[in-house]
Amino acid sequence: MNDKEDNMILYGVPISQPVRAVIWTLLLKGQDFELIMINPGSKGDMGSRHPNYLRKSPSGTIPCIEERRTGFVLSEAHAILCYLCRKNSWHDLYPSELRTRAKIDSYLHYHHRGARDASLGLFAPKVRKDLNIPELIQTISISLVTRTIKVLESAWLAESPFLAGKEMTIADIAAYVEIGQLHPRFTNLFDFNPYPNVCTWLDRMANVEHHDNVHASLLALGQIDKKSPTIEDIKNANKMGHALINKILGR
Ligand SMILES: N[C@@H](CCC(=O)N[C@@H](CS)C(=O)NCC(=O)O)C(=O)O
Repeated sequence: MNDKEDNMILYGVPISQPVRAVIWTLLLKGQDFELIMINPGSKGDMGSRHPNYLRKSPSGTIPCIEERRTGFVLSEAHAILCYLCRKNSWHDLYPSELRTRAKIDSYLHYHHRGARDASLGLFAPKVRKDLNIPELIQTISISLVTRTIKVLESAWLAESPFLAGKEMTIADIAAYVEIGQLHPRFTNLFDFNPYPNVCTWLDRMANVEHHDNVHASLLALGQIDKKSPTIEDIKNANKMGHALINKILGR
């Protein structure tokens, strides 16, 4: 890891998809940070709906970053990824060439009513039964994520190995944490067989450095298509993922 000059806090839990995108980016770039566990949706002391956290992240969601040196706070995973890349000149992950960057931004916007619905339609109904997500919402979300996977298959990944070209960028990271979680190597919640380009891309992403470290908590849940994890399973998986990240960071 590089020096701790701008030691940053990342609020969240490693099982959260957008939190994983930020963790992966930071680990890939060897950037030090402290992961402070914030429980999504909880009004408790360390919850994302507690007034102390809402002062930092008014939307009450994770991830959120806080720079110790400047006091700057920022929520929304994609805004965080773009900010970190711009600030640190991580041009490999977010090229400064105008049109490549525009393609990445295009995916990042599209994601919110596309791949992100993998969590609302497929993942959350299994792991957050307490949310009682209505059937209609699940059905709409499943159709949105299915349509996105079709679009990735026939357009974004039809001509290039990664979403915005020959190299992996933050667009791939953002997409993978949602779509990849559905793969049989993790939850087994989607049949990817009709989508060979997407399958190849998923395997390519699974070979990127720190993939296994970032996804350790998800892997710990195992396949959940037939049996939902308990709250205890989720807590333990997050704790284990947190400990692993701390170990990598030398904390
Ligand atoms: N658009 C946001 C979504 C963040 C989000 O929905 N995070 C979930 C956890 S995966 C959360 O914090 N949920 C708690 C809540 O909404 O109360 C981003 O990309 O950062």
